Amino acid sequence: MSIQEIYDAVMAYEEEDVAELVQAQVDAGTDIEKILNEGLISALDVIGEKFSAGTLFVPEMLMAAEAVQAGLEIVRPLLIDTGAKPVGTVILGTVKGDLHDIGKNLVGMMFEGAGFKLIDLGTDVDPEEFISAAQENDADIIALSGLLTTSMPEMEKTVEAIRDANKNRNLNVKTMVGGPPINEEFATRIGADGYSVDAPTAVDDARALMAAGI
Ligand code: B12
Repeated sequence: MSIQEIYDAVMAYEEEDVAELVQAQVDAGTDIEKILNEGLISALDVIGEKFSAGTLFVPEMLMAAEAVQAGLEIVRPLLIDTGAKPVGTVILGTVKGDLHDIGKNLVGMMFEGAGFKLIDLGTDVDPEEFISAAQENDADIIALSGLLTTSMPEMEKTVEAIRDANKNRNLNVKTMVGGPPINEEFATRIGADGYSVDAPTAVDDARALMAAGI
């Protein structure tokens, strides 16, 4: 039994096998980050490369994603069940026009695991939905995910709308952005308060934003 088997099962789109193999690794006490990075996420990276190379297509990408999600469901309780006391409220979503949610879901699980109250708005989220949810829940942070290059202007529009709501609509919330096409420079340029490269870093950065005061 090895992590490689999880990777191979994702590449073979074997959803049930992935769930069983992840469970077996969890039962054996394997480090969760190792299961995620070496078993599940690295497989998706290769799937993405094959998609770019034109050797597989959207249906395969979707089957691989479903296999990974089956694995994530197994680790979810372990990531979110820390008993930590609420440290803040985060509104999370993938920006308008973008349907990718695996990275966002992972970020969400780690926020929950770190004791944040999480309101996950899902994918294809309109700027106004983020703002209303932040107002309704007295949120501290709005975290935006995007995987497509076309999501970058959407993210900019959303951050701008939130900034405007902070100024004119009695909102007081910070913004964090992430996803493969996003980097620190882009985040700074669009005026986001934070950028993080992955889910564990996102949690540390969110804590730092909270400590810096809202
Ligand atoms: C799975 C997948 C899909 C699945 C998504 C299923 C799902 N439920 O999410 C499906 C099949 C639906 C899909 C569709 C499409 N996809 Co797609 N997809 C992927 C793939 C293979 C994996 C993405 C993934 O889940 N990665 C794993 C997660 C864990 O990583 P992650 O999202 O990067 O998240 C980490 C960090 O980025 C960060 N993070 C993420 N969000 C946030 C948010 C915050 C606030 C912070 C702080 C951090 C953070 O933390 C995460 C964990 O550590 C990628 C290739 C790749 N390697 O990325 C292509 C990819 C993203 N897709 C691509 C494309 C082109 C498409 C389509 C346009 C294809 C088509 N012709 O229809 C459609 C678009 C649909 C739409 N409107 O969104 C391209 C994007 C190219 C580009 N630069 O724009 C990629 C890069 C493939 C490629 N190499 O060409 N896709």
